[in-house]
Parts: sequence; C-alpha cells; structure tokens
Amino acid sequence: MQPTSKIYVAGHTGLVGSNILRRLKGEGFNNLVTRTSKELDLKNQQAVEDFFKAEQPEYVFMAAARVGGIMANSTFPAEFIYDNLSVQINVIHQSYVNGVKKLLFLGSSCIYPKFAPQPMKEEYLLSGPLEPTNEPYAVAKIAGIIMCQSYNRQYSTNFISVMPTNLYGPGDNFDLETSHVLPALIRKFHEAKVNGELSVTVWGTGIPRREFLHVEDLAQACTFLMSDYDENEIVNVGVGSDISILELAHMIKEIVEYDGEIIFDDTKPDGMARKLLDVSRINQMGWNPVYSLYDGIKSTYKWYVEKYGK
Ligand code: GFB
Repeated sequence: MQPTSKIYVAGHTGLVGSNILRRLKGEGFNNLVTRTSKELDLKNQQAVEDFFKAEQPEYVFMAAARVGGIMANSTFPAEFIYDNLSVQINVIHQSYVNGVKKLLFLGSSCIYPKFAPQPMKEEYLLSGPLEPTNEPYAVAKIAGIIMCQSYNRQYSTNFISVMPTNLYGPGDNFDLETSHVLPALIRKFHEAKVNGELSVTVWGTGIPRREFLHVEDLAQACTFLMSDYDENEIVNVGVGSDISILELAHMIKEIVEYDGEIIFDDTKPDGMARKLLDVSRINQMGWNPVYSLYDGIKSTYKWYVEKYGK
C-alpha cells in the first residue's frame, strides 16, 4: 500500500473498523474511503455494486459485521447469519469484480470447533462441530473465509483472512444484553460501585477461559498483514494466553476499585469452555501485541468513565 492508495474500510464506525481507520491515518495513508450504514447498506447488492463501480478502491479492510456477545448471538441467530453472509458476499464479490488489489477479511476465533484442542491452530478450521451459542455467526464467518480462498484459487485474487480472538477496548459496546463479557463487567462493576450495591452478578459459572486482545493491537496486526502477508491460509491474532471469567471478574473488580461480592448466575450460558488461539504463525512473522490485559482494561475503564461515568 502506498500513502495515496485508495483504501476502503468497511464498518469504520465499529470497534474494529474505527481502530483500523485511526491506525491507517496514523501510518500516513491519506486516501481513505468510508460510508456509514445509512449512506451505504452493505446488505444491498445493487448499492454495493454502484459504490464499488464509482469509488474503485485498491485495498479493502472488511470489518463490517453484526457482532455481539453470547446472549446477542443466542437471541438473534437469524440476524447474525443473514447480516453477516449478505454483507460479506457483496463486499468480497464486488472487490473481485472491480479488481481490488488486496482485501483483508475479519473472521473470529469462534470459527473453530467447540472441542478443538487448545491452543487452536489455523488448521483446526472445519475439523469438528461448532459451539451452538454462536453457530450461525461462525458459519457466516467460515463462509467468508472459504469465499476468499475460493476467489484466490479461481480468480487469482489476493484476499486474506484474519481470525482475532475476543476483542475489547475504547469504543466497545457496553450494552448489558448484547455486549461481550469484558465491557459488560466494566459497566457492572462501575455501576455497582457508584450505586453502592453489595454485589455484582456475573453470568455462567466463571470457569470458562477466554483470551482478550486490545483492539489497537488488532488494528496494528491488520495493517501489518495487509502489507506483509499474501497467503491463502487464515491467520490467528491473539495474545497467546487466557484467563478464566472468574479471574477476569476479579481483575476488573480491582481496577474499578469495587468492594462488594461477586455472584455467579449459572442459569446463563457458559458457551465454549476455552477459546485460546495458537498465535505462533503471526509471532513468527514478527508481530506481537503491545498491551498487557491489566493495562488494556485500565485504559478502557478510564475511557468508559470519561464517556459514561457519573
Ligand atoms: O464475551 P462473551 O459474551 O462471548 O462471553 P463468548 C464470554 C463468557 O463470559 C461466557 C461470561 O462464559 C459468559 O457466560 N459472562 C459472564 C458474560 N458475565 C457476562 C456478562 O455480563 N456478559 C457477557 N456477555 N458474558 C462470543 C460469541 O462468545 O465471542 C461471538 O458469541 C464471538 O460469536 C465473540 O465469537 C468473540 O466468548 O462466549
């Protein structure tokens, strides 16, 4: 990519897209194209066709997706599969039709089988049944990966696929029904502290383990892979270590400086028991994350208080 290359960031108002956009600006790219979902409905085939024909982007970061935590995935399975499949199909196909030089497609660690050995290597894709709580989302993301690989094979495109682990950071969704665990717990502990509540309820058993990557680290990995990686195989992006939800809750409780109790509500689903990526492939390419989990949560909490805190 040259500083003047025309780069389209699809989904630039989301957590991932906004960080990729900021990163690109910081790296000196000055010909960036964006559209809000009001301006361009990526589910609309004709609209996407017209947009690509008019704009002719050279590079595409495909960060537009319907995302959410365990409850959003279970409550809106139809929307998760329909929205993700349709936006992917339109953006990937029009990237091919309009000769995009390179496209980066963002997947998710939930594409790996429920019982995959841990840490999960890239080659475990399609080696077993998926975790039911996010199967529709995972199937859509797997379709996106296979679509990129198929276009590479048949049309010699350069469409790469990146699998981030659970993400967090400033700008995350803090809605308690639809968010992921980390922003949900920041909000729950903060509100409990401010309101003097005696306890905070954490969903599930606290036993599941998750790996958390700061979104700025992911954005840096994406620009790095866009310039340095041209293979057909998917690439995991994570930190290489995980913690239990119980440990996470204690860490957030400490950062927020909340004194009350933690209660577990095991009527809520745990989801996958463990979801840790094997990140040796990207590490061997020379990429490593910068944020520690503790520092990442601290700065995200600072952002949250500035934006929402009373
Ligand atoms: O982050 P999360 O919603 O998604 O939940 P997944 C992770 C774990 O945290 C689960 C527990 O075991 C939850 O039960 N948890 C505890 C909570 N308290 C809470 C809470 O207040 N809110 C939430 N949301 N969880 C998602 C997938 O799975 O991960 C997506 O559904 C995607 O498809 C995403 O892959 C990265 O890690 O279980």
